[in-house]
Amino acid sequence: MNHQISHELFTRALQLMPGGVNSPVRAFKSVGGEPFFAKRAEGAYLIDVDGNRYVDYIGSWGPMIAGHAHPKVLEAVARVMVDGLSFGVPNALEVTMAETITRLMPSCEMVRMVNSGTEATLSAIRLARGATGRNRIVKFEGCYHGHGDSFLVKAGSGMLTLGVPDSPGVPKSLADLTLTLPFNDSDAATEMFDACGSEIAALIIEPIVGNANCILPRDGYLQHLRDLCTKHGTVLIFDEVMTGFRVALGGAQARYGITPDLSTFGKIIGGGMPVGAYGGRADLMRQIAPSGPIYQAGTLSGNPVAMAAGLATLELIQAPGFHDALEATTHRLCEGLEAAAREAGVAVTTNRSCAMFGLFFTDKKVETYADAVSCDREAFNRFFHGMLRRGVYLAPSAFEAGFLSSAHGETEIAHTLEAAREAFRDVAAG
Ligand code: HOZ
Repeated sequence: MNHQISHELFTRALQLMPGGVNSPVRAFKSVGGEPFFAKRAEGAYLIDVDGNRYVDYIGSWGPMIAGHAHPKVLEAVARVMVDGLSFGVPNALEVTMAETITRLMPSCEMVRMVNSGTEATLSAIRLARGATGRNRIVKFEGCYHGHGDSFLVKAGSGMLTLGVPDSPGVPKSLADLTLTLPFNDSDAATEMFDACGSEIAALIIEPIVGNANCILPRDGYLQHLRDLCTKHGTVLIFDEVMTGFRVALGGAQARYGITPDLSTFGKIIGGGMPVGAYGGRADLMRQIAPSGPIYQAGTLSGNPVAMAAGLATLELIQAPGFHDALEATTHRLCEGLEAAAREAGVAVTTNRSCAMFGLFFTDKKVETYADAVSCDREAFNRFFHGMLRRGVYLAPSAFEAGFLSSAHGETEIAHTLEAAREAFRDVAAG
């Protein structure tokens, strides 16, 4: 593959932007090498500025569940944008969006649109603190809830990838209010709540961890957390920025039958535009300004073009059988990857939930953060580059979940598995 134009762009970018990128997870810092620059994308493919094509398993880090540049989404955007890009007064699409989210996520009786998942989570935490009058929050090791100060403690995603789970710049007095727990350890959660449950405003969790690769909750674990929060008057927040509308139409909360007090969303609900949302119990949401005293605002929140892209995407994923088909494709992919690894004599295991999956270089089941970080990262890095050379783009980190879209069909899976057979042989060869 020729990467001449990408290389030239990256060389210029490095002088102008920290690390040459506008978000750390895009750099190839932990896998080595240089990122490629996208020219365009269609369906399951990314096409770079040098003309190389890749089957894409990131989907812009999650929004493109219906595939890149879906004609229905592009049409909706084109239709709306001729009327103006932003109004700064209410528009009808915001109402339709709120109706859609509250219908698909019944735990959300009311919703507030924001511009990113980060905004959604930090707003939800402020609401929980304001509503309970408590300051402490609980998060989980390896979970990532965006880059709000309170969350940059033992965080996943780019922070885990770069080996800096806590960030300079976060005041210690604030970080001290963030307590952390190991994911999937019910006893540790019970102990913490027994010790100081009455001081905990919120427990925020990715119900399926997607920022320390992909880790599923053990049976009964989420219910246990729900019960603890109810008992101690703590607001349970499901961060469904990744899982929402993806692991089921109703998200992880539908899949596991749990009703959180608040939920946060992003990615899919923007269809590729910058969008986030938080929602939940009406008695909590009514405490947000202007109906209540807890302040949160945004110049571009509910932006009509973003709402149009999100609504078109949400329309597509409500087609009968949409998630079942995605789940079947993910199953074929993961089973195929495991078989290809076995053939090459490489120890690999996968986790998956509908259109979300994780690939781990280990022969053990991965159920905890400790399991995920003990996998063979060097093997992943070799595999990543082996796949990239063969036209398959995985997240450039051993600690990010992969995403499929409805545009990933037989051809793409066959190509991926063929590439994987060869890339696993590279890994085995060392
Ligand atoms: N939250 C995503 C990574 N797990 C992508 C956002 C970003 O950090 O760029």
